Amino acid sequence: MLYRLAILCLLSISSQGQQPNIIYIMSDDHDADAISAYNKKLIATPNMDRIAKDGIRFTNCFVGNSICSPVRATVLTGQHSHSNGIKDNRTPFDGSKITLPKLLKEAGYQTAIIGKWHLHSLPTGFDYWAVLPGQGVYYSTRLINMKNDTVRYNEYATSLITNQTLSWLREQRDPAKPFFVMMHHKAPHRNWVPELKWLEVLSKKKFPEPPTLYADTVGKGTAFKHQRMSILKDMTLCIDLKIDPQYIMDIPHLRPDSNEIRSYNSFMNSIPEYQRIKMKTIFAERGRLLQKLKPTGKELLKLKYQWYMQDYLACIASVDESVGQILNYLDESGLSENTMIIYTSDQGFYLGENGWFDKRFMYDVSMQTPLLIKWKGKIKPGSVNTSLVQNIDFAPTMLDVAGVIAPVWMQGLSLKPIITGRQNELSRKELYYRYYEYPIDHYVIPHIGLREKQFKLIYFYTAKEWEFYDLKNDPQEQKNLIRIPKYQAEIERMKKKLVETKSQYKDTEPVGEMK
Ligand code: SGN
Ligand code: CA
Repeated sequence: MLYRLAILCLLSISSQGQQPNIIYIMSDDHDADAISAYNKKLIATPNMDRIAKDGIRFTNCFVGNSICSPVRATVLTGQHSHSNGIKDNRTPFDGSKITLPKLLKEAGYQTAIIGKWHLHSLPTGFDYWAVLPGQGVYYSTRLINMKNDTVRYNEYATSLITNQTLSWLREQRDPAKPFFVMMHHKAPHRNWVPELKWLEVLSKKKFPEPPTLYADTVGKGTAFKHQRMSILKDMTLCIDLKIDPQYIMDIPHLRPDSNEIRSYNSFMNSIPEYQRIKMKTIFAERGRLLQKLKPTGKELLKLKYQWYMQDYLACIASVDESVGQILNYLDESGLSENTMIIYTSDQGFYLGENGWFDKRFMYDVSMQTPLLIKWKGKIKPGSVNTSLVQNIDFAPTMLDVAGVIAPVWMQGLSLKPIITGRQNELSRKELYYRYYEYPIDHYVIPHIGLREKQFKLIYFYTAKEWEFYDLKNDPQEQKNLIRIPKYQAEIERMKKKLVETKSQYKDTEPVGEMK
């Protein structure tokens, strides 16, 4: 099998000339709204914007299962969760599978992954790897190396991952071969522990509230009411808001339990002392405000939302610097001439819409993911593309760019014709989605569905409830139209299409009768 693949690879490469290098940068939980190329209201990300300015920005890029490990398995295999076997955050990835790095290696590439892996088995298919154990931590970060030793570093996670990537690019790789490197940041995943320099800047800012921040659950479906991802109710204070517990101990409705205090202390203690002292001052100020105002309900949510944004965006500021360092290195070394750079996240993330944080839902906020690609001389600078693309397309795209024919079992399509301007839309008109993990961590009820350009159909199959949205007229998905007579023909069409698509993708796990 591999021999046959190798021949195919060689045949297609020989007609292409020099294979481009590929740098795939993926952060964790980075919502597109927190990139200034997508939205200027929250944070400036000048370096990520450089990729968009010199390359292409996708405005309709989505995932197939909005949660970490499943996305990582999809990127490696070009397959949806039911086909690659990783439906949740707990199942170990089968390292014997043929994957994107193995196919690129066969085609002559040197392959490396540095940063978050989160697939519960050790990486395979990479010439070089150094990965975070599990979710990883921001300070006193540990990396598992190829000798299977876990080494602790005195560096902030984002800088550590960047510096290790740069050192592999500068000193460790074989310059005679093209390279494929995946740089996977931990940031901006919870618990947010920013670098002091960015926390100092961002903690002075006030952020605009999303229109649905105070949305209530009246008239909403079971899944909406059942989730536990509310900033007000579920974002635990001392862990997530870094409030020094001593300041809130005597506010009964905010008093943390002893476990929370323990984890607060343990992550605070991992921060180098000079930073810790100043950070504690910022967190203590928040505590003082709570003590003074004793806010509840909307007033408390108002404050928590601001602190959430300050911490989350401060983590992103460091990722933007990391992207800048990589771009600068590529420019200085001349490698930019023949390197494709991709910036994306594992999925979107709620930044207060519906009053929520986290992801998982098939609603656009979490199903969408940013996608920026730069490839000098091949992509028209400043391109914006609106076609429906999905993370199953990432592996086929990178293979195509490397001159490798994607195996037939990959379920995505190559975006190369789009990025090079030869085609505007993909032939596929709908995206398939299925979310499984329940109840961990946020009680999001399993669901299945289809997203088209204008309409979205979702079936929460354990609750036996349907939702239908008109995305053109209701982009925030606030009005479930499933019972509105005017839409019945459209709904019936999509229900049929959902059954067909499920079977086309060979998803055989039943969801009951879809009626
Ligand atoms: C942690 C977080 C959850 C998050 C999962 C999965 N809780 O458990 O909020 O949904 O990770 O995230 S926390 O209190 O530890 O922050 S994922 O990115 O790996 O899918
Ligand atoms: Ca994530």
